[in-house]
Amino acid sequence: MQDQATPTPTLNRRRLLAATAALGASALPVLAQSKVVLRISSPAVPEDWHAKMWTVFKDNLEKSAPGEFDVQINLNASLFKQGAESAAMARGNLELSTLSSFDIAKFVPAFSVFTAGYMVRDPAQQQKIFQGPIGTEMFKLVSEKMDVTPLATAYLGTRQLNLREVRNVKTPADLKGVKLRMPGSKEWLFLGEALGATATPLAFGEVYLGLKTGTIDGQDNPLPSVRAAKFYEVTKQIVLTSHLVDSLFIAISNKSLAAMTPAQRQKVTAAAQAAAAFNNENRIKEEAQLVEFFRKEGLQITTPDLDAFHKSVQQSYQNSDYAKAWPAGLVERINAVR
Ligand code: KDO
Repeated sequence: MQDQATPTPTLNRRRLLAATAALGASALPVLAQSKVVLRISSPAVPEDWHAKMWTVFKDNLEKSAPGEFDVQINLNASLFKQGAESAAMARGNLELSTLSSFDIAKFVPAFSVFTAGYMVRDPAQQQKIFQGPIGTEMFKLVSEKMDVTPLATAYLGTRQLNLREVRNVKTPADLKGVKLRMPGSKEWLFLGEALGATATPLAFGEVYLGLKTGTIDGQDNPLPSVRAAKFYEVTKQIVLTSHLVDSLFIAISNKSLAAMTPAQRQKVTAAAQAAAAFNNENRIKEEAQLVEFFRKEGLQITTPDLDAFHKSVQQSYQNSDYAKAWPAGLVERINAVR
């Protein structure tokens, strides 16, 4: 039964202090429970920058709001499987994750413009797009349709082809029949097919074994992830197609945001932006050095006919149903961001 009297705030505080003193150390778990719990799920391997950025997020929040948040980082898809994060967030089972353009395009068809090969030029343009009016419009749609809010844009890197056996790849036609692993959604598979390969879905965590045993002929990922997940140990070639300047959006469930004070919301946003900045800086730096690293590891690094890839991939998207969902003028607006 609750105390029916309406105590003054002073009385309340005095009672609380007395109770805390009487309980001694055993009061601590009760206080800990009042922290805002932020569960994070990511398929990233611990060595990758978008995994390490979550520690930056946690540390940043611990500094700006000591003791207010309980940040729980779950990597390697140990909490939710890759691609299941947005549904978990909508159900209230998860507070934070990184969403790809492909995850978002399922719910916000206009967003598929960012799944298209050779659409975004480089990481600098990517940041400008998402920090400018296009980002504001798109993120509003994401919040309305998915009940999650993107807080910051992390650069995952520029996706390259990585093959198990050496192959002479100049144009998309040279990838005919290559079983190319892609993440498991039709938007991703479309990209693999647009590259000229036979796209086959597989979760990130199963790619290493797939390459090792030969159930797949190749995979595509940015170079830092090829290094972090050790795919270079089980492949012989990297074809520098640079087909997608890939983004990951640090996103939080609206339910979780709504339960916070405005000051907490601001601190969580600042921590997410610091995490993305850490990832972006390190990834860009590492990406520039990795070709040399892979060469030393014995991989062949080749550059295809990029014009042929551009033309063919762009044509596939322009003729697709995805392009029908792109608001008129959006591609021109993206191109105009410099
Ligand atoms: C992948 O499965 O290839 C991918 O790069 C897709 C991304 O959207 C992202 O899920 C990423 O994996 C994981 O974070 C693992 O690095």
